[in-house]
Parts: sequence; structure tokens; C-alpha cells
Amino acid sequence: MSWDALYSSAFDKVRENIGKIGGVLLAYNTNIDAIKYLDSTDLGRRIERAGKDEVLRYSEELPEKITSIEHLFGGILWSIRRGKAAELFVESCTVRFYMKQWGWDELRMGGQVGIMANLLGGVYNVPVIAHVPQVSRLQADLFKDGPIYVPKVENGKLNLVHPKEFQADEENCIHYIYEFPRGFRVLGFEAPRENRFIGAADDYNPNVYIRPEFTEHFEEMAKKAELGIISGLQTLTRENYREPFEEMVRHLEILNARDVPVHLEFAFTADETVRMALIDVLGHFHSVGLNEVELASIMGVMGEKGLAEKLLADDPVDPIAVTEAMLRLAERTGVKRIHFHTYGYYLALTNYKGEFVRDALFFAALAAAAKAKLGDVRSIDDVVKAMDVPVNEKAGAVEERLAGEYGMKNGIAEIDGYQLSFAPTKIVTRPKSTVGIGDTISSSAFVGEFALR
Ligand code: 8BR
Repeated sequence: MSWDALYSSAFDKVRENIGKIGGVLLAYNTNIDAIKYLDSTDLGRRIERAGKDEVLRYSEELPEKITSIEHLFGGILWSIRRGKAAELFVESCTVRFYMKQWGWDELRMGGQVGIMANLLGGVYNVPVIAHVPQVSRLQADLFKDGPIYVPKVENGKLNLVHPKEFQADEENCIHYIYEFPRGFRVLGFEAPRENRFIGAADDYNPNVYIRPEFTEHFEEMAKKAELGIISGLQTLTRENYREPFEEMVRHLEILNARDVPVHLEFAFTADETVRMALIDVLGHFHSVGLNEVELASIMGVMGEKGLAEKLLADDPVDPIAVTEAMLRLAERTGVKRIHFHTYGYYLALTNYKGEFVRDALFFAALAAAAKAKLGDVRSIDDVVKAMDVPVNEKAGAVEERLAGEYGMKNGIAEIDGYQLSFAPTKIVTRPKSTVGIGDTISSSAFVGEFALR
């Protein structure tokens, strides 16, 4: 079968069956992304006013967190000078107020839970229950209409309401995103490439705050879930991870007892103690989703330095190194499904067999291409608008390597009792947006797979 035929039939099958999925529980991170496109005259003036010498000092070496205006501009300038992204926690109320006054050009849903809730509930029409750390009016307004619910407890009784109906006026968790284009000039510096600096005015997500509704009524909520997706643990550190981990494991045990498969969206976790702790709890999950940098970082702490290096050496990433790394991770943790995505192709290693695993990857690749092409995907029917995007031409060589090494046919091979599924992806040349594509890929493939069972 041709790749396009596989794409097309996978889409038809998922669209027909996705209505079967009864409820997906999403936890734990949601925030508001406030995007500001920097203006050099305005920025230059503000830096002068804040004190150029101090700002320059912090643009040489990033402060650990933002406790002054000089730190804020130092961070922004640090990113501009290098064309590199950076994110710092904003501790000071004065700076938070300054940022709010400075304003934004655009508000967007942020946090993996927020992005996935809007995709699954708002686009695919799959009912979702989301953990939203703080439901402010600004946050609630960023949720699409559709079957998206948050728990609201009144007189000890649990109700599920759309975030817009929650109406409790909680705190804003705002991530201020300062974007600059390539060639952006300020104070004689020039950005070598486009990028962003993020100041997180958010006391909840960095610590993975878990709401009392989730702690007190989790059993009841779990009854409404057929699937679960957990994300947002990447910001934890060795100082603060124990408490949220303990509560998460309790949630996992409740879901596991009900045979609810749970997926972990493994974003890059800088703290190695937390990364190791995640590997230790991975056996509680059915599935994990990651990219090449994340897989390499896991191999790094598992003592597989050679494999870690191989994963970052080639473009496209060597699929044999990926498969070896996935096999090590599966053997070490007992996780049943590993979904790897990179620019150009996806692979899934499962300890069960069936074409539905591969077909769900194709559906996810189409959804990712639709998001890149359209920016905003409004309904599942928009997904098919990406059918005309060509399949990445480099994927042919990847497929040949997999056929040669593992005898892969039509995107499926068997290795050591596992199934390896492959999908070459469609790559949009000039994407409208790449924000949240990883979350789109992982949640579409996971939920798509269960729609096809
Ligand atoms: P992460 O942020 O988790 O790495 O996810 C990004 C994924 O988006 C990549 O693995 C790649 O598969 C996909 N992607 C990117 Br980046 N640009 C894309 C594009 N222009 N068209 C389709 N997919 C893209």
C-alpha cells in the first residue's frame, strides 16, 4: 500500500470511531501564554530606564530567577544576543505588575493539558476532564467550546462544568513570551535567529500544584475516565518533586485498578533526579510520548551514553538507535507503549500487536500537518485538509534502514516480542505555527489508537 493510501484510510477509520471514546482525564498543567512581539525602540528605552549596566551584566549570565526589572531585561537580552530560548520564574510582584502593564499582543492557551483539552474536546469532540490549576476568567476564556470539563465541588458534591461556567475568579498563571525575529537589533546587539524569552508569573505549574478537588474526589472522577494523559512534570526539581509525585502515583493506582490506560507526555526534564524518578514510575503508565532530545536525556541517566549520543548525531535521527533505546526503556520500566516522534517520522514500540497502532500514528501525523498548515484546526474534518502536504522525502531512507534491519513491511515489524510501528510524516514547508505540535502528535496517536481497537 502507498503511504498516502495508509494516511487516507487511517483518517477515515479514526474519524468514524473517535466518538466511541467516553472520557479522557487530563492532568496537571494549564496556563495563559501572553505573547509580546518586541519592538526595539521600546525595548531600548526600557533598558536604559532600568539601568543599562546591570541589565548587560545579567545578559552575560542569566539570573536563577527574576526578582528585579534588571533581571527581566537581562533575561530578554540574554536570549536576543544568542538567539536562544530561555525561561525564568518571576518571583517579584513588582516585576509581575510591570509585565502586566507592559502588556501583550496575543493570548494563547498554554500548558500541555490546556492544549490537549482544546484539541481532544474542542476539535475531536471527545469528552475530557481537565486539571486546571487556577481557573481565572482569562484562563477560562481560552478554552474552546465543547465537552471540556473541570470539577467543581459545591456542598461536598462533585459537578463537572465547562471552565467558562466555573466562575470562581482564581489567580492568573501567565507565561509572558517575548518574541523577537532574526536580525532584531537593540543596544548594538543583533539576534542571530528568531526565538523567545519566557518569564513565568506562575506559582502553581512550576510546583505541579494539585487542586483539592482532585485530591478529595479523584476516585469519583476516575469512574468517568476511559483514558488518562499526564503531563507537566518537567518543571519539577529535586527540592519539590516528592509531594506531587506521591499524589500522582496515588492517581495512577486508582486508574490502574480500573484498567484505565494512562499516557505520560514526557517533556524535557532538566533535573536529573526528577528524570530518574520519572523512569522509576514509568511502569505505572501504559504509554509514554517523547522526542529525540527527551529519549537521549533518558538514555543519559540510564547510563547509555553511546546511545544518547547516537540519537542526537544524525538528521533524520537514526531509527535503529531509536529502536534500541526504546527497547532498553521498555525492558527497564515495563511500559507497554513508547511513542517516539521526530522531524520526519514517528515510531511506536508496543508489547501488543495490531495495525491500529500504526494507523493511529498516521492519523496523528495528519493532525500535526494540519496544525502546522492551518495554525488552528477547528474540527476533525480540517485534519484531512493536510492530505495534500507531501510525505517527508528523507523518510524513504529511514524506511529502508528499518526494512533492512528488522524486515519492516507496510510500516510494521516484529522485534523480540514487541511490535515496531512506523509512520513517515508530512512536513509543512512554511508552518503557520509549531507551538503545541508535539502535544497534538502524542494525544492524537494515543486517543486514536483506542478509537481503533
Ligand atoms: P516537540 O516539540 O515535542 O519536539 O514536537 C515537535 C514535532 O513537530 C516534531 O517532532 C515534528 O515531528 C513536528 N513538526 C515540526 Br517541529 N515542524 C513541522 C512541520 N512543519 N510540519 C509537520 N510537523 C512538524
